[in-house]
Amino acid sequence: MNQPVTAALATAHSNIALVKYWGKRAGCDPELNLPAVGSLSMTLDELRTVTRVAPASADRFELDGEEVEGKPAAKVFAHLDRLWRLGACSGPRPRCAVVSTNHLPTAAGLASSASGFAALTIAAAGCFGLAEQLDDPTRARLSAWARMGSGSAARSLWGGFVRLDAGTADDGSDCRARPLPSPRPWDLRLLVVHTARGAKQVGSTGGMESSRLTSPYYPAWVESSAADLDAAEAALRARAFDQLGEVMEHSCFKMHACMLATRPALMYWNGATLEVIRAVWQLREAGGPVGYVTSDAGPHVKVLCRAEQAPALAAELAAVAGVHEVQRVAPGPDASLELT
Ligand code: 2P0
Repeated sequence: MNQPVTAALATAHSNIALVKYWGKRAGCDPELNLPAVGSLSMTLDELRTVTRVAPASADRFELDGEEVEGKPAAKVFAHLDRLWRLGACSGPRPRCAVVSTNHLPTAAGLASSASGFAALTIAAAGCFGLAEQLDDPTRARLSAWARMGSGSAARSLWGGFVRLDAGTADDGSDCRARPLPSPRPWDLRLLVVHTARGAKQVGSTGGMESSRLTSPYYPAWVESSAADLDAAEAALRARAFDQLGEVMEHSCFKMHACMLATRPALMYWNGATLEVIRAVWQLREAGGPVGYVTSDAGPHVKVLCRAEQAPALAAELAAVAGVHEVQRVAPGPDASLELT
């Protein structure tokens, strides 16, 4: 019954985890890509991926105007196969042209897998007749499917703030993302402080597995993460900025401690990363604009602050040695789908 009906266009915004995901659940189907810990993120306004999936005579993947082949393209086509199967579509999967554009103002160093796999999932579901509009149940279903492409992509179906629970069910049915109450009028910004140019990030997927297998801190990381999630959600609901910032920093540094204790060590920071962290802390202690830091599997620092303090804090951080650029990003909107 599910025939490829039409071309579909999806937009999904990237996200940054305030409470981090690092590690996959052991002993379950790797295809499900189930996280060992839940996570909580802010969707980013400017940073987004727009993807069009349309029936074609052969599979092809174009990213930012360039034809992509090899492993990255194979990953995209494998995800199309997976979606076709998950949608219980009959017959062979139709060949598709996937045309994607990353609107990530600085191409280097910021993960695009979250917005990329979310947009791909939505557009392919539209093309395969598995989604006509993004109502709540459809969004939740597509979030679980996006997770199988990349864990962080599950969070990019919604705007604002999003929580992805790890769940315990073997089939992943309770590993679901959900939107948290909108922060407005409690208006926040995330400053993305670029501390390197063109740096290729070390892949997260392999790093996580390595931490699970070798880091003595990994069990403590997993055990303590649910409390951080609850604390962050409570802080969001109470609009308690400092409480949210405190748990956000704790989650980040706990993840990096777990990474550093991995064999061989996973060290994603550079010197400027530390300088930025220190600058944020010093400003906070000195009564300057208040920010809280987080960082992912790369050297850049993301700083959460109140909207009204964002210009002053961005100016301070732009002056730190080794900083190339500071982007100010607001909470972003829900992902969208258009059948064309
Ligand atoms: C996060 N990261 O919560 C964490 C913090 C990186 C550090 O989600 O293996 O690309 O595809 O599920 O989603 C990056 O991991 O990993 C990530 P896979 P993904 O944002």
